Amino acid sequence: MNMLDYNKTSFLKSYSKITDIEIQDGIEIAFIGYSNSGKSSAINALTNQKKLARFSKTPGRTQLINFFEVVSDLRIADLPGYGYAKAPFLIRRKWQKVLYDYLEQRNQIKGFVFLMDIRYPLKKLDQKIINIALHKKVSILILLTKCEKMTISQQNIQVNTVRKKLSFFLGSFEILLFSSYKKIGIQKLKSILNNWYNKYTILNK
Ligand SMILES: Nc1nc2c(ncn2[C@@H]2O[C@H](COP(=O)(O)OP(=O)(O)OP(=O)(O)O)[C@@H](O)[C@H]2O)c(=O)[nH]1
Ligand SMILES: [Mg+2]
Repeated sequence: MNMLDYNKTSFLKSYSKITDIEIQDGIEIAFIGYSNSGKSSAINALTNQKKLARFSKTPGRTQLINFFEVVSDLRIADLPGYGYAKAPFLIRRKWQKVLYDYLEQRNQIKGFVFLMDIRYPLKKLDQKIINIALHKKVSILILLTKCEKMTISQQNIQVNTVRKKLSFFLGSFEILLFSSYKKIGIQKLKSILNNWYNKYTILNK
């Protein structure tokens, strides 16, 4: 099957809670991670568009699930970053509930992309949300972002450390070094998402 043209991805819609989402067809790939882990930048790098993921991001961090459409039955969901320390506790808790509701209840999710700053991987909420993701029995990819901040040998050490820690979880993971700034890992990300999409379309034909 041909590689999808990610450059054609467009902004679809934003939602503030799962019950508002009226779209039922197709599948979704959820990009999740701590605030500042590089989600929006990764979506921009993947789609080769400078402002796509910022498009719907209100300054002040509105609580929104943002959908982007790659093709009509494949969406990327940019989710609220968790653990944004500067937000008031109640607001943070509300964001978290929207995120958990979406992750737990949305059956259209067929893949998770976890973004973690390579310098601080697998923090507390990452681990908690990985467990939620594992319940869904769908593919999980870990992007170790901003990898250009480390030397190649440090990068490899981090990959091994992360792999070892993930072996304690009951599931399988792909791990990918990634840098939006240096365009590292983008082709591989595309091909992994393509595989997920192909698996889905073949199963549904
Ligand atoms: N060094 C480096 N910095 C990056 C890279 N990608 C993103 N950043 C920076 O990291 C910061 C956060 O990036 P975003 O893409 O906004 O992160 P986010 O996960 O979408 O954050 P929230 O929207 O708050 O959840 C920005 O200052 C980016 O410029 C990268 O590959 N390398
Ligand atoms: Mg963002």
